Amino acid sequence: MVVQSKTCPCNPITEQTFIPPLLDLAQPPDEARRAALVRACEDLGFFKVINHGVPLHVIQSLESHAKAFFSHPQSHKSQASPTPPDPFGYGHKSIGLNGDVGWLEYLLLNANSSPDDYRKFSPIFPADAARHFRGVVNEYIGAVKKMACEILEMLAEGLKVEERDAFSKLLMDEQNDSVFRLNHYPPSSDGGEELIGFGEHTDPQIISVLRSNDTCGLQIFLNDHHRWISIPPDHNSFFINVGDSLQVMTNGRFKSVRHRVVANGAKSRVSMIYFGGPPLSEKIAPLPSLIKGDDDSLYKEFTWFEYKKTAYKSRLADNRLGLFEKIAAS
Ligand code: GA4
Repeated sequence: MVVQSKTCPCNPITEQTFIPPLLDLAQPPDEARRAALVRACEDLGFFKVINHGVPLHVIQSLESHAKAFFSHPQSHKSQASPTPPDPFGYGHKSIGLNGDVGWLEYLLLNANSSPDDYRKFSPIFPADAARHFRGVVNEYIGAVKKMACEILEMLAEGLKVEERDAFSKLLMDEQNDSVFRLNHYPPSSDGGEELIGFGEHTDPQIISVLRSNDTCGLQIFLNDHHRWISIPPDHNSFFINVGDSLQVMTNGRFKSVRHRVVANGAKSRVSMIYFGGPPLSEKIAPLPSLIKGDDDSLYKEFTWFEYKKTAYKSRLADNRLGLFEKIAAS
């Protein structure tokens, strides 16, 4: 892997950033491009997508709705807090149910929502506005899901998996368990101080598609170099994370990327992330063509329901997949 370095536009003196592998969706996916994409998932579990085909007006509309939502009084937003065990709704500083905190507020939404799911936003939106907001979110999810499936199909082809839709069919399944997240990292009052916006973690799902405004903060952990590295922001592009489930389906060949967000104080950051997840009943296991025999799987058998249940009981930084790894025979 070639790590090119350049200075970060937000913090030119202290930060080193690197240019992530690039997927240009306007280019026809030939053998070499598919191989480069597979390599990015093996080396990093992370890459950037340009010429993605997601209409600009859809992105802009969602960004302005997100900003409008977060600009409401705290007391109104807090009325849309989740009712556990359901994780969906508005959250402020606290992440998950096990004591993790970050410098952010967010909206966590079911990617396959019903109009009823948006009723909790009535202190913020009157009925018509909630319907409109749901429409904007759904249009955005539809567009990024299409892109995610196109990428997953390129990856299946690159891995020479016979079934081109081996990964994408899980997102396309009616029962898919995908989630959507809008994050707002406010500027910190103490300019210059670096706060943890969203602590280090890997995403449990198959694939995550992230878009943010032009604000620094996203960092990924480079295993080979044992260090965090900043990703220069690009509001015209998307960033893709390999999730834990895709790592398992490729028998550890792809790496789910450890990442975090630091809030650098100066500017507010708004990000929108689609987490493509399989149906709850889906068995998450290496694709047969990626292992020699069943015994060669690096992982114990589990369903997405079982993995998700464990994930939601864990702390953000935990190595969740570790619990499902087979102990190597000595
Ligand atoms: C990380 C990826 C997604 O943002 C998320 C997160 C979820 C949450 O915020 O409630 C989790 C986290 C994420 C992994 C471990 C558990 C669950 C917080 C947490 C401590 C929505 C997801 O699916 O898993």
